[in-house]
Amino acid sequence: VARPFSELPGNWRTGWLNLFHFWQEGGFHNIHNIMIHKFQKFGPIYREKLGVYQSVNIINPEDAATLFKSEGNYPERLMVPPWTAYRDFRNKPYGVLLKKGEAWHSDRLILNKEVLSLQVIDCFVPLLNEVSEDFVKRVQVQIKKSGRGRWTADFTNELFRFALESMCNILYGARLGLLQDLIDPEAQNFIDAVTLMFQTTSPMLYIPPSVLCRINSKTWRDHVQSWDVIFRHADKCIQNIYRELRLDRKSTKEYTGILSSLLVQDKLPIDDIKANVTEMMAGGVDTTSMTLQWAMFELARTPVVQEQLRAEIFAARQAAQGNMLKMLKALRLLKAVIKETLRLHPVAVTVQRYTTQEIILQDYFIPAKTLVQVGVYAMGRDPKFFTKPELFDPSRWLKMDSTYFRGLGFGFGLRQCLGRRIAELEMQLFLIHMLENFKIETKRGVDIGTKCELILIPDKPICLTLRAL
Ligand code: HEM
Ligand code: 2DC
Repeated sequence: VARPFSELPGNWRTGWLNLFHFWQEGGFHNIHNIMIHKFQKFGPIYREKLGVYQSVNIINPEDAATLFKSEGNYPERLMVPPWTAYRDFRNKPYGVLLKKGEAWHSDRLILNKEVLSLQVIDCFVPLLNEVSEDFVKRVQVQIKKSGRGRWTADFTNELFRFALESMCNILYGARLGLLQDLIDPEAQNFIDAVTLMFQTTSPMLYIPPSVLCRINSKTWRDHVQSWDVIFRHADKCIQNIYRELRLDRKSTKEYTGILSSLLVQDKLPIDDIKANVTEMMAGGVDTTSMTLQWAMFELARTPVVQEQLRAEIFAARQAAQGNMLKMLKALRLLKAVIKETLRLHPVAVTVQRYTTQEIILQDYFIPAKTLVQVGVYAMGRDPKFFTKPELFDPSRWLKMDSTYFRGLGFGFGLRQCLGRRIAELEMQLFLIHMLENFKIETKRGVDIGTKCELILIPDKPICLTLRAL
């Protein structure tokens, strides 16, 4: 018979003292490394309490499988407290990110059809493709301007602009013009607001937002302000499309984006459409851009892989004769490159679920309603699950005996990332066009670590060189 919950390893009895130690160890920003250390110290399962945040943490793919297989029909992850607090404070509706139960389920089914289903994904290809092509043109102009045949820079903001432009083209079927030299300052404010919103979230995971609101702390004020900017700008974009659609009911058969598709269908109330479109617009900026930045960095550091990938892309381009859908199907290594990038550099340090019933993990009883976190970052770097984990070797995904519950970068199951297919397609098309046109290089021996600003990001600017092929 399994052991009781109270015998789980870990320091879970003293939440506030732990929070103090946690903060001393670099706390929020270093959570991914702290988790690795805890797994080394306590083994493959430990229980912890930091401030008000209680959880059980696991690292083993088999245990992840047990957790996800028992997640039920309405899986729940950690409801990020400041995100719900903001919406309650301003009286805004929740989208799928924050809804629960039947309300979540019905919204999610409607959205899945418009965002995640295989048919609709094909409609995204031309819209995303043109943004990637414009990014290439922008790089070519910069290279010409330099007069040296290359462009060296920190591409963070360039990629934010690319990601927002891509997301908006499929949401609204309209270009924002973010790949020109001069951009709408409101769009830049939106980008900056998403970054600040993430940054100000972490402290409020451990100290309730209501407390920080009452003492009028800067973190809470910045958080509210950044969501205000996000909602205001998204609302403006949504209103534009809404007005257009009412003015001329064009009966074009052409695909004109997720928003008009949702509006025309009329299955979701307008407030829910707005809430979800806002979440997607904000969720589509830092996630794909940071992953692409890591992917380019890893490809620059491993030129052999870069050449293999380029060869695959050239061959697929030839075989597909201009048919992009056909080309995408052939690119196995490209897909593995994205998986491998997310293994070493996941956006989310953990994927979590509340247990719906009692389950057994590592021979311990875990009661229902416990928050269990799968340490995705720690798993990706553990030699027990990936041989030579420090190597960037995308081909491992094509050779591994089993990838069972090892690729959790987008989460799992019914509650997995809503933007998964969009993100994958956007990143695939970007890398295709970049590798067809440029060599990606970086200075040797520069080590870039990871820090957590709610999502995991590079701990210092990554400097890359793009050289015309
Ligand atoms: C949820 C990762 C891009 C929107 C999630 C989750 C992860 C994740 C791990 C939690 C899944 C779970 O609990 O099982 C990523 C990564 C991305 C990415 C790695 C890109 C590299 C996007 C994009 C969008 C988006 C482009 C915009 C459409 C969302 C939403 C949820 C979510 C709305 C909540 C879904 C729900 O609760 O039903 N994402 N994401 N993500 N993501 Fe993403
Ligand atoms: C952060 O301990 C660390 O995709 C916490 O696009 C546990 C946790 C819970 C939920 C995770 C979050 C972490 C990281 C960021 C995620 C989020 C769920 C969705 C969100 C992974 C791991 C993200 C980035 C969404 C954000 C959409 C938003 C901007 C509207």
